[in-house]
Amino acid sequence: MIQELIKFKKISDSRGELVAIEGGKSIPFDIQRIYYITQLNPSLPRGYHSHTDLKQVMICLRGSCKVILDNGKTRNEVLLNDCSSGLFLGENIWREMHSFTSDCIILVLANRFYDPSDYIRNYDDFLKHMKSMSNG
Ligand code: T46
Repeated sequence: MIQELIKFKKISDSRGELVAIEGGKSIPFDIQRIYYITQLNPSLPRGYHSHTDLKQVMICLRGSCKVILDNGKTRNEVLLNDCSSGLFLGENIWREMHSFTSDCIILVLANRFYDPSDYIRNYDDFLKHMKSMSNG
């Protein structure tokens, strides 16, 4: 299995539920960037890339979606439907996000600023990259 779900503590009382996330504590890196994805189109998947130097945690705040994780050898699919769990996405994992419910909101915490040069957006290039890493 190449996925790692991080469980956050839910603080519940009669007013509702609160989840606190602290960089370097509840997630394994300091947070440098936060982005969120809304207004998702259930029939249009996203992702289809990997990163060479980026760690992220993806949290589905509302609704649900599925995420395929691929390390070049194994593919796993994870259902994200719980806002008190975060999916850890380390380096060199190809990801595909799909089957969004129309109310889906995804929050992502990242350890680096946005850098388009860190993306591998072609699957054959990703496999070549993984092969060169295992040879070197
Ligand atoms: C990832 C998955 C989970 C920015 O300008 N700044 C940013 O911080 C990000 C993340 C994106 N962008 C721009 C780049 C594109 O023009 O926003 C546009 C959409 O990005 P992208 O097509 O990469 O979106 P997704 O949903 O396919 O992927 C995103 C992240 O880019 C990626 O790092 O792991 O969410």
